[in-house]
Amino acid sequence: MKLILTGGFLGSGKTTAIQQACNLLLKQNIKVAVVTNDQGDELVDSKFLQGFSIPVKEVTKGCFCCNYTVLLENIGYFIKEIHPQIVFAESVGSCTDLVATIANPLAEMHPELTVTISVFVDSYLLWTIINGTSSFIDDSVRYIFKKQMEEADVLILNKTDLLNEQQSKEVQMFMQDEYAGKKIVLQNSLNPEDIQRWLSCLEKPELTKRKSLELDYEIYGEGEAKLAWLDASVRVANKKISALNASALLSQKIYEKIKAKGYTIGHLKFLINDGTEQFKISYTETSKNENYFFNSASVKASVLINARVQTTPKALQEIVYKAIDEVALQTNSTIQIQSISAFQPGFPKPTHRISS
Ligand SMILES: Nc1nc2c(ncn2[C@@H]2O[C@H](COP(=O)(O)OP(=O)(O)O)[C@@H](O)[C@H]2O)c(=O)[nH]1
Ligand SMILES: [Mg+2]
Repeated sequence: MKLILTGGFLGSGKTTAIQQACNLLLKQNIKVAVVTNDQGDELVDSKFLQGFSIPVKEVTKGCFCCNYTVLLENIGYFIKEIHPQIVFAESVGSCTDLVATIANPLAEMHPELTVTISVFVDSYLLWTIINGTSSFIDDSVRYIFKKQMEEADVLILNKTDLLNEQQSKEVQMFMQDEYAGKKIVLQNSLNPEDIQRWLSCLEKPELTKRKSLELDYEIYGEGEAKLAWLDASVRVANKKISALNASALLSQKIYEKIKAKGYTIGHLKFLINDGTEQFKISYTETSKNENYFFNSASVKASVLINARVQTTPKALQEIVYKAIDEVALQTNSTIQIQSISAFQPGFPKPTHRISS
């Protein structure tokens, strides 16, 4: 069985690519499954993928590295119950050190699994970093971003559709300088042909021995702790503009408030479900503000919020509360919070660490 470890920073496009890849593979009668991962325990990614009838198991409340046993149990469950040919394991976007903490232990303890590491990079975000115009400024967060790229078997420069020709050249030149010899794939993950190319290049993994990272865990832990995590589940009822539109307005309001405070967005995701359909709304640091409109008459919707933002948990929670109050008032909606938690990830303590 092939295990495709899919890493890369928050919002780089991992879930999008996995969903598209599963879609293609299922059409070819290839059985697939996905393990999702997050520091929180109410995951937009899992519900999003399940919405496409993809089998999903979760590793919650910490990264794969710190929950190696749970990751393995989930893979074991799939092997027993689903017999997949390919399992994708999407690591949480603030996680790195996958070679030493996952790939090397698996190679030693489970040589029957063929493991590859794909790391996704938002090429537009990378371009803003190269040009010094990025608002993604914290050194320890950038350290994680850089270390993730360093340990890729295949480095996916994703979202190439957002770059013009000149920007694309600049990013490619930078990557070829920084990561000479590494396999680099340019990709638009919304394009099935690009997804097929990614899958094809994983078919024959190179047998060169992987080098694990030299990683300063103090800086890594500091970078992770710079980000606040907020997960909330809310119910929206509205008879006037439809619950879907009130929910979309809530997502927009939260995004605008975070931007107005100048906080850097890792990834801000919403999964809106009215009982018949579900929609994912996603904002990253390089997103543009958008107006969403749903031609719908649904009076009730549920909204799952996953916010990963560079600020304090308290500040993030206040923004969400304020946005809920404002949207409720403005749209004459009833918005009930079912659950909410805001926190900072704990210090990473891997179950295994095998250097190579
Ligand atoms: N334009 C463009 N957007 C993309 C691409 N890949 C992903 N996205 C968008 O980027 C956002 C974050 O994607 P997601 O897959 O959730 O990122 P993850 O956090 O790495 O799993 C979503 O709004 C996606 O639709 C791409 O290749 N091009
Ligand atoms: Mg994801």
